[in-house]
Amino acid sequence: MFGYLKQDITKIQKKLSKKLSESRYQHSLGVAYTAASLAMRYEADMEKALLAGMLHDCAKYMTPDEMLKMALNKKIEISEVERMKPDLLHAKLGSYFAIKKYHVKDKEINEAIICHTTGKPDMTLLEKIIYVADYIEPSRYKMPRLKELRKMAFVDIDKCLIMILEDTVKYLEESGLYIDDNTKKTYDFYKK
Ligand code: DGI
Ligand code: FE
Ligand code: FE
Repeated sequence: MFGYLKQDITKIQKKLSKKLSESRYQHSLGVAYTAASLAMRYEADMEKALLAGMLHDCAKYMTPDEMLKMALNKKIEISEVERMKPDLLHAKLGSYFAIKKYHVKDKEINEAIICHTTGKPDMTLLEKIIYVADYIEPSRYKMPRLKELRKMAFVDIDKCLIMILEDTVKYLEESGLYIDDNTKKTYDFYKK
């Protein structure tokens, strides 16, 4: 049992480790503990940060085809870019599984899982923490200026968020990938 949320974190971890690949599971642990550390730094709810971080990619074991089918089946709203790149749906489906399979029904946690890939305008502190932790957790290594971002996360989370958004949009543009409406809206909101 784990703290005031009364969630059995050991049980959740065990279940998750059976679903995800070893590297995806290690990434999830990394996000969970990075998010918990950021929550300590910014006086956010540490338990919610840990749980949201742990579960944020819990749908990532599915193939894009399966994700699209399931989202249609469960009447989950699908954006134009999500239809073309259904892998993005792992965020919305992750929130669905958090509720249905892991019995985590906290609205703030579910919202943080939903927006962890694209972000959204005017994010809550918990949402920012999950978005940032997903990018900087210890096993990440491919993105540019990670050292700078990791430090900035603990100095000024808003500044760090903007830097990640800039890098993400730049990466998507350079790779010729479609930018989701939510990514665009988030970028425009925080650029000002
Ligand atoms: O699930 P993770 O790999 O841990 O990380 P994530 O949920 O942030 O997903 C990252 C991937 O999502 C990365 O390859 C970039 C992609 N992505 C994020 N926003 C957009 C996007 N891809 C497209 N096509 N459009 C977006 O707006
Ligand atoms: Fe993800
Ligand atoms: Fe992730």
